[in-house]
Amino acid sequence: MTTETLNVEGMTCASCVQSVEKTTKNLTGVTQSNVNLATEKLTINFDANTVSLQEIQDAVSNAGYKAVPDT
Ligand code: 9UX
Repeated sequence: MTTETLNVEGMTCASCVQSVEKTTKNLTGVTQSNVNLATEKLTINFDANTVSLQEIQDAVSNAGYKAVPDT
């Protein structure tokens, strides 16, 4: 299992948080997804053999936000 942190831009309310968590949790291979609105960070646990970090970023993008790896 892989844990990554992404910086998510564009979230301003609790519903944004729900959208980002839901859209990422719906991806096959994602086991846990948690957003911290204050820090704008998404912590995500996933099986890298099933889903890639890029696919997770794309899903966040499709939901209307921008996710960039927290390096
Ligand atoms: Mo809240 Mo977020 O009213 O896209 S859902 S700002």
